[in-house]
Amino acid sequence: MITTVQQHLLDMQQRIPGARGTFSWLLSGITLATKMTEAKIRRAGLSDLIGAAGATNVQGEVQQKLDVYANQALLHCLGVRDSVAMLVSEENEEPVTFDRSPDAGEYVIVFDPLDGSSNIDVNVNVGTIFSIYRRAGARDTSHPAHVLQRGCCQVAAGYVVYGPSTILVYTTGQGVFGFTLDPAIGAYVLSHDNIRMPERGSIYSVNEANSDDFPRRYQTYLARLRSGDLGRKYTSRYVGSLVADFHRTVLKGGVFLYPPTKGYPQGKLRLLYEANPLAFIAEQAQGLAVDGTKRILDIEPHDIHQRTPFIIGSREEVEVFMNSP
Ligand code: P6P
Repeated sequence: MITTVQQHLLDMQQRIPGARGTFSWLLSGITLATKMTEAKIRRAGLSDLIGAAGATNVQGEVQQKLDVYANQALLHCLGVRDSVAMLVSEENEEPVTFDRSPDAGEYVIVFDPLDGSSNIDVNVNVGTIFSIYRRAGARDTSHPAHVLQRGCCQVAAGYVVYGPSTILVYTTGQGVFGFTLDPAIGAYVLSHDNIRMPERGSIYSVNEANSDDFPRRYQTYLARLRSGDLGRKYTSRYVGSLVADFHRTVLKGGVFLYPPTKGYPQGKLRLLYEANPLAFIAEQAQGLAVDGTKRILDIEPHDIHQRTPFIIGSREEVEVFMNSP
């Protein structure tokens, strides 16, 4: 007997305070957009979708053709749902708002439509990351306060990793669940029930090329992992695609870090649509996520595209970092 993500959501929804049918309808907009993106990724090399779209996004990064497609798919599939008050995308400088009656749009959705997309040309995993909040209450649906909420206010968060198989992982605060897309029926089917991150791992994941740039604290911590000081041998794995590196960390344990560097003094990864959703999932899977001094989920955002240092993974490895001088 299979459980699709829609069925799972309906069950979950009974346990989300105040959630009505609109919530699962919202998630179905996200799953539809990711299936559209997945179909394009699978054939990218055959349909002139490889390579740059010729523009740069708000981050100053060259937009890939599939970035644009994935972004348009999410904006369309979510924009037609009247429970959406505002959308924030890595690809859009400003939030996208809808002139609905202030009482209609209940939810705000934040997403990175296709993270790691520069890897597509070399057939490496990429991902979609999303986060859902309730509107903060201000009646003006275009008010930035709706989206500048701490990560602990998330109603739901998830990601899709497009790899050898396409897997959707999400949480609504009642645990973490994974669904594998079955191409035969076009449905996400429950494949990872109640994911728990191992208490400790033996993998660390960081871009070693930046090591000389890292603050001393990070260099000392990484040297401890390499030296066996924590009582076990670590190996290094770094895909360079956040969703792939995080998905491995959730399942196998260990730690992923993107420390401050000269090029990114606040870290490279974005708080709202990368760190917060993954931090919600990590904590729900019994892991931890910090910015070096505090929980990611406690950071008060001031800008929709702000960046943060990011250390996420098994409880033991993250606690060792947090207790380091
Ligand atoms: P670096 C991809 O561009 C991305 O945003 C994340 O997916 C990934 O974790 C990170 O950047 C990789 O950055 O500087 O190590 O290439």
